[in-house]
Amino acid sequence: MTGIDRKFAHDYKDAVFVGVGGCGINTISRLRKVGLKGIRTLCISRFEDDLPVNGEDVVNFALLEQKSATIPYRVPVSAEECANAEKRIREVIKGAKKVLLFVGLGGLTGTAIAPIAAVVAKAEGATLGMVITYPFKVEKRRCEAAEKAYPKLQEMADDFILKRNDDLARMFREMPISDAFALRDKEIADMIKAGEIYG
Ligand SMILES: Nc1nc2c(ncn2[C@@H]2O[C@H](COP(=O)(O)OP(=O)(O)OP(=O)(O)O)[C@@H](O)[C@H]2O)c(=O)[nH]1
Ligand SMILES: [Mg+2]
Repeated sequence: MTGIDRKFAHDYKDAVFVGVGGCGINTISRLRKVGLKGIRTLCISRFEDDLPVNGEDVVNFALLEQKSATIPYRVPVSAEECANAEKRIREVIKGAKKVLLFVGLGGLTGTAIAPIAAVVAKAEGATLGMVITYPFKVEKRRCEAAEKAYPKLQEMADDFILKRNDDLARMFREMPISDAFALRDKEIADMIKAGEIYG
């Protein structure tokens, strides 16, 4: 195991990180860059070409077989995709004592799959933490979808943090948005390492 201090490795021995949708997976990818590796990880995306995280500790699952360019934008996640995701999530988190779920709300993929992951985690008896990202206010439709999805999701969490992308606005006036995202995810990594997000 590399890149993790001992206390962290001990605390997260029986944990699984689950990243759903673009934001969830990006966050996991950035956590790994700052050393949060070696924890069983599941990344779920719509398409295989949106799964950038690789490692022995990572299971990648694409809901569809097509490439991302081959289906029109905003086709809802189907019941079959949800059922397949549920099965895969159950397989990967089996026996986990803790599940930490990462999702950016408002898009199609993460918003559909996060509640499924939450239900499975609770059914498996795991403690469930969530890192939830709210879209920018300018993403109006996504904000509406996020507001609708948030209460039910948060209700299932034993612990959660909510990060609003609008709070990054001050930062990215001074830097590229990718740097602001990375700084935010470094904060999340530090919170996880310090045991400030459940466990
Ligand atoms: N902080 C942060 N926010 C992100 C990142 N990527 C996306 N977001 C935010 O998360 C929201 C949801 O986007 P995605 O995670 O791409 O949505 P998705 O679940 O992949 O759903 P679809 O793209 O519709 O399939 C966006 O509206 C952005 O506001 C990221 O890397 N960091
Ligand atoms: Mg996306």
